[in-house]
Amino acid sequence: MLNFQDPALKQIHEKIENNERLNLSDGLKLFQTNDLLGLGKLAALVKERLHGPKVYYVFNQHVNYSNICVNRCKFCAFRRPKGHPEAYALNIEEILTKLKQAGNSIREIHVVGGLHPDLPYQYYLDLVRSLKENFPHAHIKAFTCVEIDHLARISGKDVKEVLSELKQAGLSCLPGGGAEIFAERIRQKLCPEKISGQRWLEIMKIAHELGIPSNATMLYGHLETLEERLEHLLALRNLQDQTKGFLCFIPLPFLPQKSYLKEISPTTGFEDLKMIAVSRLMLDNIPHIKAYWIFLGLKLAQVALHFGADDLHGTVYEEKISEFSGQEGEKALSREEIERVIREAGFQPVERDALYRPV
Ligand code: V47
Repeated sequence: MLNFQDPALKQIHEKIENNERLNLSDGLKLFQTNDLLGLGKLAALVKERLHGPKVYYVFNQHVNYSNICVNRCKFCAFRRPKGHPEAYALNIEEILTKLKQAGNSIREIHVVGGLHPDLPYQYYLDLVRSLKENFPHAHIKAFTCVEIDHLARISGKDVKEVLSELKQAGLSCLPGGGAEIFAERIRQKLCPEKISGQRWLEIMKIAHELGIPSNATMLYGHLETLEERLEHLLALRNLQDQTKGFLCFIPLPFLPQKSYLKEISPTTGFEDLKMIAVSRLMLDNIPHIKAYWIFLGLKLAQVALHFGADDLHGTVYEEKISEFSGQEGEKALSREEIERVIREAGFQPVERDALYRPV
């Protein structure tokens, strides 16, 4: 029998026990509660129902092929304009050399970058093809919907054709980035040049229909309201009802330190744990919730495993978005380290591939 300090949680517990869907008003009650441990218990219950004692991780590598971007999103500390002394764009040989340093047991290669003004469409196809040829055991998880839209523009092809050609070249799935927060009011302030939330969802729908699964993210802790967070989650839940193509949801706490929005205070641990738990409870049709340790910090990500998260992302060798954003802490973990973190939290580590199949 679970006890809750907050009567609102008791009511929501009943809904969960009866497999009833939570609505926006339930979501608000969850965000507004101060009974953090009660909220955690609810989310842990759902996590346990879906995954038992398992917590997943992947032996992966990130490739941030270029930080040159034509968009100027205010939250982004990674982007540099072309010609800037810190701007870079890697050629395929350089990328392969970096990846080979990490050994050949990589299971997932996560590829994202800025919207480069002049890299040709062929570069992206060749990149995916070379990665697949050189790392046949790895899944290539490449390009956010924002990049896919860019590729459609520079190639003059439609999104369906671009995604089909990338799939043909070896693409397995899409990462969840670029979603930010779907609310147009906030996008106008944060990232007015970026594709709309509607377009992001439309591209995901096309990918899922082509048999390309994906992740989904939400950037929180900036200018958005709690309602806007919940509307974002409900839009994802709605698309997932139609396509079943989302594998995992990743709430990303905004890291203001080196962005253009330094006046915003970083999220607190309390808020981050609530966000993980509310995601688990609202997204009843998305199988996995990721505690992204690179942004949360490894210690809080470990605690998040008791608040509904079942995935700790991966070992990661080099990741530039957090580095440029001023996030300090661990840069890479060995299998032994990531497994120790999971075991010490009382769970059973399961190494997975990009599609969440145990390896
Ligand atoms: O879309 C950029 C975010 C995202 C900042 O699919 C920032 O498995 C916080 O999507 N503070 C890219 N966030 C990262 C991403 C991702 C990460 C891990 C796993 C997966 C996956 C996807 O990073 C961007 C944006 O929302 N971001 N700048 C910042 N200063």
